[in-house]
Amino acid sequence: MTEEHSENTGRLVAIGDIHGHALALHGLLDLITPEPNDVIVTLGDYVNRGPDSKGVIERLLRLQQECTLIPVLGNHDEMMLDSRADEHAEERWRSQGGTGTLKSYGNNNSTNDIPEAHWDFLSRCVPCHETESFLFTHANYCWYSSIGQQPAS
Ligand SMILES: [Mn+2]
Repeated sequence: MTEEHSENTGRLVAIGDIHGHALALHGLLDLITPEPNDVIVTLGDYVNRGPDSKGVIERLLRLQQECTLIPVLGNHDEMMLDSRADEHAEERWRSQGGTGTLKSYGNNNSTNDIPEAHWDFLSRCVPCHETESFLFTHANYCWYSSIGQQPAS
């Protein structure tokens, strides 16, 4: 743990799967009212299922300016990320909710509508996060993999 972190007097907040529910995320963050010293760990699955995956990522990008955000990668986010350069992965992602996610980006039904900043956000998500007292992962802790190698699902 870095000195910077041990001197941090803000809150440590974990937020579970958001799954495209931007309005719920807005409401939750309004209640939390993040402060610069706070650390918010989001536990992954930002996209798919809910109506506004685009809005979720937009809000998380803004949240990075308000506090320290540590976004963990979920399996749905991983499917989206993988679909950028692999048409089979894209097909799989679309069948798992990606079609709805793409709809939140416009009516073209194309990954070309996803802004670079959103791909960049997904690529910066971490497999897990560890503090002195807590270990944050998306779905579970895989005992036979090292901390840095935890799977996204
Ligand atoms: Mn998941």
